[in-house]
Amino acid sequence: VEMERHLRSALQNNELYLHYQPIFGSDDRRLLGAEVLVRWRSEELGFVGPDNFIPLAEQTGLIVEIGHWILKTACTQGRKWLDEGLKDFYLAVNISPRQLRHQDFIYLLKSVLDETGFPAQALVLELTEGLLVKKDSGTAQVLDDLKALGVMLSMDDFGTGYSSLAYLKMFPFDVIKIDRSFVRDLAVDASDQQLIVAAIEMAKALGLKVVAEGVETAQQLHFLRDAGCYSVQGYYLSKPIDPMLFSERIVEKE
Ligand code: G
Ligand code: G
Ligand code: G
Ligand code: NA
Ligand code: MN
Repeated sequence: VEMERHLRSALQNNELYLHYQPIFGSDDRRLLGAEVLVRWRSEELGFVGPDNFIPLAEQTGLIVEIGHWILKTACTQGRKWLDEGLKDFYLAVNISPRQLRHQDFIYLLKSVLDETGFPAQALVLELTEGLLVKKDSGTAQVLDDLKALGVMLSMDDFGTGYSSLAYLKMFPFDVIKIDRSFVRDLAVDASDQQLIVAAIEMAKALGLKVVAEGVETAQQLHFLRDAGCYSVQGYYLSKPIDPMLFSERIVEKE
């Protein structure tokens, strides 16, 4: 209740900000895109992680306003990087179920793209399975509308739910993001290795792109590369960083 009160004023007080974690080609480490991750430094509560406040924002409906701010801020930043000369660069933005289901979501997204000039084709929306469990035709319609708008859809945390495969068949995804729990124990767990290889093969058969997240070691990176996983993200390559650092360390190197 206390946190909810503070979260309500977080936007007006400029307490929210975004970090960007680069996503690289596993082969040549070329920059492909970045995942956008929201951060909150509360005047009253100090730093609060998104694991804590995103679920609260979901419950209270604040996610609609916060999510809109995240999209607008990220697309504004992304436009700047494109203008600085980044090519074939995408932003991946996490979208909460309640945000996606809000009746104005498509309209708000369209106006963000119009206002910022960030191309729809360079925007990936990361969705979790939680969203898809509700087998309403409404969700399918929204996903079709998003595809029509030109954005890409990524299934986040792939492999952690109980029917990822069925959802891939049912909904128009472009990308799967292999959950970091499968990457973590790659070196010691043969079944994780086999699962990852199978997921990559399946994605290829379905014409989907693959990103592996949570890559923390060179060994994991090399395994993924050799298994044909095209894109990788994780602390071994870069932590999520603020846009200034991202410009200095990542954009200027390209
Ligand atoms: O950044 P970190 O790894 O601490 O994020 C923890 C969780 O919070 C992850 O599940 C992530 O998907 C979620 N999260 C981070 N940033 C955002 C965001 O901008 N929007 C939504 N909806 N979730 C986010
Ligand atoms: O493999 P092919 O030459 O058809 O790929 C066409 C384009 O798509 C290339 O620019 C390549 O970089 C890109 N591409 C192919 N597979 C993937 C993938 O799994 N993920 C991403 N992000 N890009 C891919
Ligand atoms: O899939 P999801 O949106 O939940 O994942 C994003 C989260 O993963 C963010 O909280 C981000 O900080 C975290 N993350 C990014 N790279 C790594 C990594 O290499 N290892 C671990 N443990 N977490 C990571
Ligand atoms: Na994500
Ligand atoms: Mn994930």
